[in-house]
Order: sequence, then structure tokens, then C-alpha cells
Amino acid sequence: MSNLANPTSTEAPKKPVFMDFAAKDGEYKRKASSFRDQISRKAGAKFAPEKGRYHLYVSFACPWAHRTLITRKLKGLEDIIYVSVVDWFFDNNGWRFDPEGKIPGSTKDDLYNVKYLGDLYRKAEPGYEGRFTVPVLWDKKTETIVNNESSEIIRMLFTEFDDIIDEKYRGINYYPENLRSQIDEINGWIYDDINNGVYKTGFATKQEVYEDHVTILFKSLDRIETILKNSDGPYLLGKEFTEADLRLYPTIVRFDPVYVQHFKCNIGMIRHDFPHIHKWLRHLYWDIPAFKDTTNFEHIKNHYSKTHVKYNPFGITPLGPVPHIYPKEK
Ligand SMILES: N[C@@H](CCC(=O)N[C@@H](CS)C(=O)NCC(=O)O)C(=O)O
Repeated sequence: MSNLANPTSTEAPKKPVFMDFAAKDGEYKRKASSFRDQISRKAGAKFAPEKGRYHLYVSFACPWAHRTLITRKLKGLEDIIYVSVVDWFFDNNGWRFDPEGKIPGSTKDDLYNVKYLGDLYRKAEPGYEGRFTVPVLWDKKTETIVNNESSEIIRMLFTEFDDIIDEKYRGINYYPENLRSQIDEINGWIYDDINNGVYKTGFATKQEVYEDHVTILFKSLDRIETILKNSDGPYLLGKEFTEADLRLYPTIVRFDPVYVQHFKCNIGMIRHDFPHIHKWLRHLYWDIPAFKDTTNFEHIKNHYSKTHVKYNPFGITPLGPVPHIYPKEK
């Protein structure tokens, strides 16, 4: 019997979930997330905000999951939503937990003690055939996945727990009404060209596809550089930190340590070629604990270098760049 039909199986799925990223045309195409329910503070909502009810599954390596970890901390939700962290190693069975505590920073599955993240997807939806991605926002009450799309999870965290969080975090919305159109506009091309652009560059399997994407990526980094140069505050939209900064950070903090070399995004480095982005990055990392405390370079570097065996067959993790991030005064 296929263990896909058994929601509580801890056996590895028979079908490999990984390894071929690009389609025949050499292009990497990211699939849409499958679970799209919402936590809502509206009366009668199926998924109401409650302390301890929701659990977040993340990888420290994953830039999309990183968004949710930053938001959880920025919004004072650490005692309200607990987290389990997968091992940085990802094999043919997908993300796995670390029940024996061998990997610093990783955890077991704190809810069911299953071996693979895929087991949770199959528990939520027997027969699920999509990808087993992080982040996952899990509801302990109905034992299902509420949502596995980071861009939606962070918006729920911005607003929907405001009645139960510490007063000092209430009303802080990084997607405020008055800046929405600007945030949407910048998010659009940052996602396509930069957040996802590094993957489209790195996973390309044809020379011309790679060259197209790396060119677009660096044009868009130039665009960010100009925006930050002309900004009247430290952030993309001026003095106010917004979701746009939050969504850009996980890609930029991985850029020099991983993407430059591993994904061949090497037309320039943030530290040497983009002084304003570099300053913005170091401000977030060194001045706001939600950024530094959720950035785990060991998980990030080990994951990409030791998991993408087609791209780095011997699994050697580069030692540089040293340091992974410069101090602020440099
Ligand atoms: N749209 C998702 C993308 C998440 C995603 O692609 N996560 C990657 C890790 S960086 C993953 O878990 N991949 C596993 C797989 O595709 O099998 C989001 O933003 O939440």
C-alpha cells in the first residue's frame, strides 16, 4: 500500500519529492502553495487567534520561512505561536526533523514526533501530492494546515493576533493602508526578479536562461540600490519599515554567503558593489534583533551546499565569504 494514503505514516514516501527543479526548457517554475486558509479575528472565524493553538514549522535555511520567523518576533508572538525547526539536510524524502537533537538549532516535530514534514502534509490531506514546503502554519485544534504560503502567513501575523499580544506590539501593521499600493508595486518585481530570481538563476539548466535571469536580477538590485540611495529614511519606502523590507531581507542576507557562488549570481557582491543595500542590510541585522536572531548561517550554508547535489555533487560547503556579514562600521 502506498504510504501516501496513510496520513500517520512515518515511512518515507515512495515517490522522490526533490532533485529536478528546472523544466525541459531550462526554466525553474515555482508552484503555487496549496493550503490557503486564514486565521481571522472576526467573530465566528474557523481559525480564530488563540494563544498556543497554532504551530509554525520552519527551516532556518529557507528564505520564505525566514519571513515568518522575523514577523513572529517583530510582533511579539513567540509565546503565542511555537515553532519546530527541520534539519537543514533535505533528501529525496524532503525536509526531516531532528528527533535526536543532533543538529544545533533543529528540533523534533514537537506535536506528533513524525520523521518528515511530508508526514504532516499527508495527515492534513491524505493523498496530498504537492510539494512538502516550509513554512507550514499548523492548527492543533483541527489538526490541519491552515496555510503554507509565507506571504499570507506574515499578513495574518501582522494583524490577527492583536487582541492577545502584549500591548506594545498592537496596531503595528507592516502593510499599512496608506502604503499598500507602493508596497504591492515593489513587492511584485522584488519577488519575480530577486526573491525568486536567485532561484531562477541558480536552477537554470540552459546557458541563455541563466544569462537572462542573472541579468534581470542584477538590474533589479541596481534598482534597489538607487531606491535606497534616494530614500529619506533607512528603508525602501523611507522612514517606515514595511513588509517590502521584510520580504527583501532573507534574500539579501543569503546573497554573498550563498547565492553569489552557489547560484552563480556573481556579477557583483552586496558588500562590494551595492553600498546602500549593504548599509540597509547591516542596519537590519545588527540593530533589530528579529533579524539577527532568526538568521542562522550554518543552516543556510549547509542546506544549499549539501542538499543540491546536482549543483554541488561533493557537498563541499565553502568557508567564505569571511565574515558572513560585516560589522556596521566597516
Ligand atoms: N510559496 C511558498 C514557497 C515555500 C518554498 O518553496 N519553500 C522551500 C524551501 S526554501 C521548500 O520547502 N521546498 C521544498 C520542496 O519544494 O520540496 C512560500 O513562500 O511560503
